[in-house]
Amino acid sequence: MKNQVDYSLYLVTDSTEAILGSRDLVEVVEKALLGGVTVVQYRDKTSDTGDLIKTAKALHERCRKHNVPLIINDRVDVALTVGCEGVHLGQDDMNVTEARKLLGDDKIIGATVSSIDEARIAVERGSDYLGIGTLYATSTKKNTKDIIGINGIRKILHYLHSAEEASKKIKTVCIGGINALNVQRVTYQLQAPSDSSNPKSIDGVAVVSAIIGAQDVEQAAANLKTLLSTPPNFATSTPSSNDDWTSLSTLQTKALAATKVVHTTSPLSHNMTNLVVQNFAASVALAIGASPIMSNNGVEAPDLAKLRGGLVINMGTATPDALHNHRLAIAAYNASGSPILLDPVGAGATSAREEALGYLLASGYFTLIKGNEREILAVAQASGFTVVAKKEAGQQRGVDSGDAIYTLEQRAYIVSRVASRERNVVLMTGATDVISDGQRTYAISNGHSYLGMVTGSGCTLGTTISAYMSASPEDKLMAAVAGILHYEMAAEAAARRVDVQGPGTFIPAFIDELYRRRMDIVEEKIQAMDGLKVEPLSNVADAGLLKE
Ligand code: 3NM
Repeated sequence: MKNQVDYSLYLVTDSTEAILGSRDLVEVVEKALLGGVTVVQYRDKTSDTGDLIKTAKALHERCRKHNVPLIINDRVDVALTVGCEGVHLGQDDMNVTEARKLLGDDKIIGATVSSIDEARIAVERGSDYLGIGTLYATSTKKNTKDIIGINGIRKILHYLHSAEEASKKIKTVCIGGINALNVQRVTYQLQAPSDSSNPKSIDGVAVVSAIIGAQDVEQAAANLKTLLSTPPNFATSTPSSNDDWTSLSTLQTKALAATKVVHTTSPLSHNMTNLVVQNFAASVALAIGASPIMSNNGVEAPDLAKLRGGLVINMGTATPDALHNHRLAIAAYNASGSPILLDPVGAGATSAREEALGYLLASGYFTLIKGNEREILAVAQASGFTVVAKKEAGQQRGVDSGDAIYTLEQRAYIVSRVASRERNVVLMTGATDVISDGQRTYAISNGHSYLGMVTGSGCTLGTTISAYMSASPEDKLMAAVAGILHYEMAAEAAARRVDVQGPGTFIPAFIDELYRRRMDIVEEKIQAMDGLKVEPLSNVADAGLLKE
């Protein structure tokens, strides 16, 4: 029954030398079936019709044994001859309406789409499922039209969700460059809750080389199947529902406890940061009780990621070489499940930085993204939102923060929307910081204006937060709030000192106070947070600023 097809692991075949090699396709597909693929599409753009039919018959026999539907790419005549379950049609193939006339209602017809328009037409013409792509560049198919990334897929899913009934019901798989390293992240991010209660998500992933090109095909398919049914290591846990996150006394207790955990566990703080702040960041890490390493070499990231510390990726000097190293480190930390904080310094200031941000967001999952107002707006755009009714933001000049553009309510809305889409924590810094995991949002007004006059204060806040998140990974939002409070209350204490005359004398005093605050909390000289300026924002209204 075509309505009961399981699209979760959709295999597309490839008979070329580069992928299949000298192996026999039918035997390879048999292995993939044993590994657990749920649909097989026979795709062969070069063989003669006679050979196509012969192979399709053999494939159909194997697929039937496993109760898996066989779909033929492009060739309706071959599907009819073999009597298999359906066809898959690209944009240059026979159109879906014509194919439906020939195949009848019981057969499955799938269509390749890479835009909202193509999706709309494919639904109107009666497709049963859509193959949405190209997700990532792939050497398997050279003539792909568009690389649309996660955001392109999200836009099409969002359109399908908001269109008429047939669109809501249509099944979807995504395709292009999916493999064991990225499949969990791709599905995790595409299943992000949107603003509605039952958002449309993908029903499966379609892969070619990750299975057909594997040395052990059965094992590769089985591994993908397991990965699809297990949450990724980096998945954020949802806070327990009986936890009153709006209680400031609970928040203080947790924040003080988190400071002690950083002190006792001394987590590794791996900083891939710009030259300007390396020294300061290492000193801050030591003062709060973390163990810093300033390594910009992505090749050593897999070893460092095993130490279960936190990684800070600071886009301050986003050269192509740095980005390549970042990508290696992101893969390593995502695989280990350890937190990564992204600091998209200057995002929005130049088109190169915008591109760099897109590249980084496509490279992996970030536990927390922190930035000033303009940077987080650039993140919202890179995440696929259109910013509407944007006030005159003006061109960003340097990487300093500038004045607030939006009201507190609007900022709360922006961070919570982006966090809920990315399924992470988003922090927008400013005189009042706003932080959210999409469900819980806080405004924090601690800190001191000297912080804004010191180079690297934003970057080193990132260092602090990442150490806190790796020490207390069970609730990343709460860990980040604890880190911010340690940092900003130490800044207040430093600014109060009589020996502090301005931003210059502030710096050494600040490092002293970071250390002093940590020790005072550990020794329980500080047991309550006097001067806490945190406001839980329970009802973040839709400010209508971000459109999907
Ligand atoms: N169709 P791999 S991409 C067959 O974008 C195909 O429509 C695509 O191969 C599309 O899993 C693609 O090896 C190849 O990256 C996908």
